[in-house]
Amino acid sequence: MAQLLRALLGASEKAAGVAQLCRQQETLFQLLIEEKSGVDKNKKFVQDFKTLADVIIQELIRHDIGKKFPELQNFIGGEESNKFENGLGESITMRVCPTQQETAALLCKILDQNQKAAELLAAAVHEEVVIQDQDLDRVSVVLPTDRLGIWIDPIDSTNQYIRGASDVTPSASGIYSSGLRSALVLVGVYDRLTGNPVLGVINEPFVQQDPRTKRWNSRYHWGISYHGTNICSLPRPNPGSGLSVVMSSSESIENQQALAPICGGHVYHAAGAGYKILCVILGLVDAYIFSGDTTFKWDTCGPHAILKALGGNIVDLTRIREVWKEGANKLLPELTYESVQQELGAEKWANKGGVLAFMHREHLEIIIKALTEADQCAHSAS
Ligand code: 2IP
Ligand code: CA
Ligand code: CA
Repeated sequence: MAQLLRALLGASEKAAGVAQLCRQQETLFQLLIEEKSGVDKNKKFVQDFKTLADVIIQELIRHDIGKKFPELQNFIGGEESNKFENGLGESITMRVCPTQQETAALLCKILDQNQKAAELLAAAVHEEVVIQDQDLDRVSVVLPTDRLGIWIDPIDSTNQYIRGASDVTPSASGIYSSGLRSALVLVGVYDRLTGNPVLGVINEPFVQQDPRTKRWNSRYHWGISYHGTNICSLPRPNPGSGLSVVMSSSESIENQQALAPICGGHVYHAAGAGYKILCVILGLVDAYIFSGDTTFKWDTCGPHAILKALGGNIVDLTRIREVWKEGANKLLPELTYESVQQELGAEKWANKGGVLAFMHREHLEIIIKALTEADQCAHSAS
């Protein structure tokens, strides 16, 4: 049982390995920071190595899952496009080939003959990862893989990944406002018929660094919420005595001001949409609110499934405010996920109404009430 879960965890560990490798291996690291330093911008090189790292991770997950579950192959979508143009103007499609040598040869072309980098990456992509996790033996739910779809965000919080800060001090509650900790691999599985998220995997490639070797360790979390079965690798966090919320530093001033009084100082800022939802999942904070339209289906699908497995949820922020204002009922306008039509571009997959992720329903009620009251105040003042 749980073959899909095992396969996704294995792929996420491999993905984390590639993300770590690109930061730890000197040859690859130099490529990663090339763009950042702005040195020789016109140098005929692969257009943007950080995008290539993202694409390699996405394609390795797509390849490994598609091979084990051919019925899913056409329904695996991700943030990145796998088409590249190298320094010679050749258009190349990145894919994982049947053998390591072939993948290395393809990467070598993309990387303008940087053979060392190509070989290192190909070895990581073709590594055999076996998940030893006794908790998985108790998972007996059968998922209908013929009607599922997958969203992948190969690296969420790319900016922090590139900057690579490893010395950020967390808040007293354990939240890292920036740094490598917020760079995550996100994989979400949804039901193509209902649009509901059913399985989520979050991998943290930079959860802990060995002080001696400086090598990073990863850790994963997973959750399944399907047909009344809810199982998760983590326990459901208990509500704390007060309310705490995490948000983007770009969150609107209005929302920040509306929530500050009910949070009594427990308003946190952090990078990475996936990381902020992870903070709710881990119980570091009670809710994540974002009123902008720059999170996407691949940011939320996996974390959403885990939250649901724990009894939480993610709703469309605009819709919940509208629906609850009308007052007829208090249904939850949950985020939903659709089948992949790659050609439509990223905008199509934006969570346009904003998001509100929460663990406990009572917190949702308090937050919506505070936002509504702040709105009314603003209206009567104008
Ligand atoms: C980004 C990333 C950003 C987030 C944005 C996402 O994804 O998670 O950090 O903004 O919404 O789309 P913020 O940090 O302000 O919440 P990516 O890094 O994959 O582009
Ligand atoms: Ca993202
Ligand atoms: Ca990304």
